[in-house]
Amino acid sequence: MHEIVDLRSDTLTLPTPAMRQAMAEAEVGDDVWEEDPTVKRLEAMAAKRFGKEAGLFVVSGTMGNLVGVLSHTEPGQEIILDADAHIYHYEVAGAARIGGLQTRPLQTERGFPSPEQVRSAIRPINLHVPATGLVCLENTHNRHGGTVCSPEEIAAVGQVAHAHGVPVHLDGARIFNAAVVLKREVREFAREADSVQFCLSKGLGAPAGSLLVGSRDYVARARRWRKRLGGGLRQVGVLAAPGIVALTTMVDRLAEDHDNARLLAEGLSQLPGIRLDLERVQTNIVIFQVDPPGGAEALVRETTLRKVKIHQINPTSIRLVTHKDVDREDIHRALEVFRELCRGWPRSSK
Ligand code: TLP
Repeated sequence: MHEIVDLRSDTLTLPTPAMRQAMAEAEVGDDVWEEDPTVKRLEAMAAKRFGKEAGLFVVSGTMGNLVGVLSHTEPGQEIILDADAHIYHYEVAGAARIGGLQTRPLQTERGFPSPEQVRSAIRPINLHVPATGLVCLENTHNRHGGTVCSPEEIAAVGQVAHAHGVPVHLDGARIFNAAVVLKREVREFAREADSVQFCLSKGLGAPAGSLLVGSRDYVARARRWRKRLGGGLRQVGVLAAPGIVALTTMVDRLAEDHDNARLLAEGLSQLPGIRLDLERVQTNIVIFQVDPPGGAEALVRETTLRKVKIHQINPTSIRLVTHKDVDREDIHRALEVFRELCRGWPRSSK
């Protein structure tokens, strides 16, 4: 039980005592000179786990995606992604502003374009059109509510892209949530992806950092991009060390977050004024619609006053994310608060 139930994001997780100890004791060196042993250890560990040749530590998921995309593409190309992708919505148009890339958003049901959608979005070789430079996938899918796609679905899209000579980047900020729920290894999801970005500082609880993994040549290009963007850090083993703790000890417990999200979603789905599709609640994210006009703002305001923090993602939708710093009791408390606030609202037609 915590003083405040913070359901705004799994980015709010605090480092564990073991992480803090690892930070204090980390062996470090200058990572721009590739002399930080702890960073090298984390990069090698990540590459191995994802079945790739090399890894690169970056400060954030946003930098991982940006460096990831830039290292595959040339200005003037087009990248294909889901219309609700994080790269499209929440990365300040980095691909356009810095990469000179045009985005080609595809409308999808669960956040994952089908092989047919990708096939028809890939540009023909023609004087008038931009060349398709990259296909980006996201798993789990944030704005679709933590939905999961299987390694086979990724492979099917990957094969279409590769048949046209187009590489694939996977935004796997929460790929370990997908792996835990489907009981698969992350390397299976990575097999047909040329690069994967994953975050240490979401459900895994590390204070900062992401890894970008791919082939040796690709990671060498990414290292240059990271330096160009000012992301070459020096004695950054102090951040890699808690990342190693995250990767080695924090993955399996994600199942608990998924169970808590389900409990929360089931409770919410009973409430008047709330519309929630339980089938979409597959991992640690719960998105629901609030039907009474102004209801979403009111919920944010009133839950905060009752020490439950939630996040509004558009005028009528709320997102809740479970994580290691929210326990079962906290979920029950949050549900109590929602019950109190929705009392008297008209029932939504589900
Ligand atoms: N997502 C954050 C916000 O930016 C919305 C959150 O609270 O969920 N890919 C995906 C799928 C993400 O959800 C995020 C973070 C990122 C990339 C970027 O990671 P950071 O925040 O480390 O730059």
